[in-house]
Amino acid sequence: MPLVNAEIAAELDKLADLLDIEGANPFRVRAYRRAARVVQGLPRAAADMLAAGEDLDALPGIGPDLAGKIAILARGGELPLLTELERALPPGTVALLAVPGLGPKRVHALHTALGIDSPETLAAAARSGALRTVPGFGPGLERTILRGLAEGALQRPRARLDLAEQVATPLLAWLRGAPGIGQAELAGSLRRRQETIGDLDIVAEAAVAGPVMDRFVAYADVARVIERGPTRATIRLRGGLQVDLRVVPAASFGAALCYFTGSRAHSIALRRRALARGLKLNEYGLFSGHRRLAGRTEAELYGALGLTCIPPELREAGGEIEAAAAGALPRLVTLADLRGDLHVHTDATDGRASLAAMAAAAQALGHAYIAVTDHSRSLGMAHGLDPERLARQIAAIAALNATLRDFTVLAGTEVDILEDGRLDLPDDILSRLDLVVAAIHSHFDLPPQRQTERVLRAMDNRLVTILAHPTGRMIGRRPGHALDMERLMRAARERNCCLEVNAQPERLDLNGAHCRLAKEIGVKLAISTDAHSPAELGWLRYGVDQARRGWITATEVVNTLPLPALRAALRRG
Ligand code: DGT
Ligand code: CA
Ligand code: CA
Repeated sequence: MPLVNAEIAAELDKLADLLDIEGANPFRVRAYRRAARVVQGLPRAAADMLAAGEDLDALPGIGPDLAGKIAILARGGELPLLTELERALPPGTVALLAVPGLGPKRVHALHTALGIDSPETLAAAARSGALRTVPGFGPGLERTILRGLAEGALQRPRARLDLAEQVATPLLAWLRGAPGIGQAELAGSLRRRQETIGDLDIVAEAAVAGPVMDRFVAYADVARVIERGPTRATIRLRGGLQVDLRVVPAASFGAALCYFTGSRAHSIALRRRALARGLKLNEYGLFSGHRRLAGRTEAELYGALGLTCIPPELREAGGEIEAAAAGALPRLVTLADLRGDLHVHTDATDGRASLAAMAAAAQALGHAYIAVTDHSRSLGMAHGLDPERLARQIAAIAALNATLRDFTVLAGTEVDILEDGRLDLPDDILSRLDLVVAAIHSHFDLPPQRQTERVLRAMDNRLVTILAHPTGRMIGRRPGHALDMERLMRAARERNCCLEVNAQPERLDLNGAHCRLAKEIGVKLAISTDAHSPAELGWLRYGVDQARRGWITATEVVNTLPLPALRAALRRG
């Protein structure tokens, strides 16, 4: 059974974690992490590339050794190095990395000093005060660890939406091959496009459930069949994700899809509405006594309740039922509404493709424009641009534009916001750009008021057109920095500065809830990928997901505008 890219990436990350805990050379650790990101960003399955005879060591940052390891994983084989590390380090040590305050170095120290090798031994040591005997572990860290354990840091982690989707897509395709199967769809949080996914839910239609159930549990990636009944089953996949399947007859498909899409709160509100009309709603349909009024499709079901069909992204009991009853649901922004991408990197800084290659890839996606926004000089690690190199890039963009038809590259920057809110580049170079994206990349832990004022000060510069990844959070890795979001959004509106919906699946920043706040306050949004490679330009849809969850329409997103109108909208002065 070949692994999908997300699973290969997870194995490489695990290898990096274990090497890191073991105290291996940091460069070696970083190489595995980088390889994981590269595999994750591949446009096609690594297994397919190998089958087509492509050389994986032609990929950026992948040497022959890494390429060999990826090939083994892609074919479903085992890595001797990983097996060996897993034997040397108790599996519990890796789980400890999920505890706030603990990184590989500290896990290593705890393992060496106190033999801590599991969540249980960690909790015991934290409670007894033994942690403080380990060099570098003070009472503050002890408190952080205890709080993290109390808040359930070691529960099964939720999967990122994109990774869950990569696992779900081939499984659904497999299931659709079952004899006698009709429609089959993903439901649950994935269909609602939540940022993270607890488990996958699939609803399938069949007159006879048996063959569909058989095919489901026979999927080659199944690690364990947790439960199997006549019409429902739960499996755990080898990557750890669990999947619930429910098989229903055609007459109930819409009702079951609606029920298992949730959210729970939305379903409860729907059921209450049905009850108020003397009807009964469940996963088999909408009933008046024993007579089924609706259930075949969701549209039919919502219609029978006097509602227009509610997009899954809105089903969070956030006023969508009232809006649907009044015929006042917003026309949510779609991927097709977007005409370009306003945050893109090239190999002039830390991107992996040239200016021309990124432009060509964006044009192939149907975009009318992209903004090249490479990093500024203070980001030494990213080889950020100083005014001189940026001036050369502006010239290169002008030269490229002269060769392009029906497509425009806008010259921009992702200028770093310094600790005091000044920008990392002077106005005379910024004023030569088509747009200026500003972002925080350091000093994440300032107190809320200082952090907010830092961003406000950056936006005071009329040349700043878009504030990128406003909260700075990284899903599963770093909470957003402390910011007064409402104050920030009001300030952005006053200054006619847009906020970004960063579509990188590990950022999704702004998220749905923040988009909703932006809508209320009336601040304009830009949905951008922050792509560092051509394949990553495809991330735009994850940003659209979050905007839709925030009730955003096309008119509230600047990159739905044609270029001339976009230029006018971005003019600040
Ligand atoms: P997750 O898996 O934590 O990311 O979130 P969901 O929303 O996918 O939750 P899940 O998998 O527990 O259940 C999927 C949907 O099925 C949920 O959104 C609503 C429905 N559902 C499941 N169990 C119940 C229940 O006991 N009552 C109600 N009203 N709905 C349920
Ligand atoms: Ca679920
Ligand atoms: Ca479930």
